[in-house]
Amino acid sequence: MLRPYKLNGLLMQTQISKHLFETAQNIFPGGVNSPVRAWKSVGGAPRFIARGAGAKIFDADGNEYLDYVGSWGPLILGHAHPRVVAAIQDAATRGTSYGAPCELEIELDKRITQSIPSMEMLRFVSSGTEATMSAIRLARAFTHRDKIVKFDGGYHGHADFLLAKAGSGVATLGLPDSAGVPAAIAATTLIAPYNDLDSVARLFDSHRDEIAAVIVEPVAGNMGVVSPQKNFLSGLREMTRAHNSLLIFDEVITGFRVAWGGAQSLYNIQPDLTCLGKIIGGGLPVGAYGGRRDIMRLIAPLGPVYQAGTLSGNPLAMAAGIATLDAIAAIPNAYAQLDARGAQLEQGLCDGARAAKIPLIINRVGSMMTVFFTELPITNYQFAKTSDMQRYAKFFHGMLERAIYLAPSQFEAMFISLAHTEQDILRTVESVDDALKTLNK
Ligand code: KE4
Repeated sequence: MLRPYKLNGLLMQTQISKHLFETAQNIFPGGVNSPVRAWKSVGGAPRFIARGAGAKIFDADGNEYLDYVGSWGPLILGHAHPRVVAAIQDAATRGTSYGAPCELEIELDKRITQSIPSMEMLRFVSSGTEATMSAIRLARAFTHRDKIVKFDGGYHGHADFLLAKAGSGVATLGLPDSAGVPAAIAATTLIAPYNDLDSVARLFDSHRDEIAAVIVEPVAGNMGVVSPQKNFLSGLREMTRAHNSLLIFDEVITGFRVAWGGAQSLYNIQPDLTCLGKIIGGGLPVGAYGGRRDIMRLIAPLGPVYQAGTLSGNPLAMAAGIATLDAIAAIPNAYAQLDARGAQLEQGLCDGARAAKIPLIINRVGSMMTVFFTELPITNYQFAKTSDMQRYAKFFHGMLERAIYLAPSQFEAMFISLAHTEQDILRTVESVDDALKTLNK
């Protein structure tokens, strides 16, 4: 049963979203095309979004929300940025796909490799999943080893071998792993707690020459936001080098999010391979993987590792990515602005919690952050799971009633865009004060 939503005392109409969701549930599994959109862990009926503009989204009933999901990360400029829309429209007049190389691929590559020099050579694909799946296949071929190490609560897309103890939607649904993944495949994936170097060392000791790669989100975004503790990333770099394994940074979220050069520039670590997605497509389907030239040379048609894609390097997606990166680059101190807005929101949330006597902690890196209702420091997925989910769900709905759209899951990040103004943050903080007070009732 939908809760009546009031905005400034007026009942928020949600009948159209409700009707659309009922229809969608008959045609899509769970009524959605990606599980986290079903709001399973926070309850209620998801809003069907009709359009976005800047920092705002508008649902099918015409309600306006301040958006802190931003399509799960790609929309660092906000919705429908004029430069991105114009680039897509212009590219579309020349066709939507060629299935052949085009200059736009070279233009986007140039911008990426100038910002992330560890990506000496890259391949565009159409999703983050394709990027990580291909990077792992490549690492296995390069090292002639089968096993990989990932972290409990890390999410790298839905390739079979990466679904073991995954975060994001898998964690949101409380699934231990995914059905349908053969035990033999799952057995090639070794798991360690995030931020726990000793556990990784133990895995290397017991699987000495079997580990092809360690894949890590350099800032975790899929157990909620969890930042790397001191020496965690540098320790992984040393350990993988010492064991002739590869270090893969999954920067699908953090690439161009936490810094122009991604998390690897923020923490000054050079991985062997990097996976990108989200922002480099500006909201269109793009992923990329790349790194050391001696490794990337193994990719077909140059080498024996096969990977392909009908829409890889799609001209519209390339144009959207180019326009997005150029628009960010044109904003002086863009990342300082994002960090300042994030700090303003973090401070407002903490002040509101103190006033309401509600225990909460914020994990934030730049413009990606997560609210956990707990007093414990959250440094890995096990700790994240101890935070109060019911409280998060109530907070989510409390903010939604006040037209603030947060991630419908504890195990996701919220994102601030360059379209969020200081006023937007102030309005959000006011709404937080109100919403937190309802949590004690
Ligand atoms: P896609 O295949 O969804 O484009 O990317 C997979 C992926 C890979 N690596 C990281 C670090 C990711 O966060 C993701 C996907 N992120 C989720 C949200 N946390 C996408 C949202 C969804 O699944 O609907």
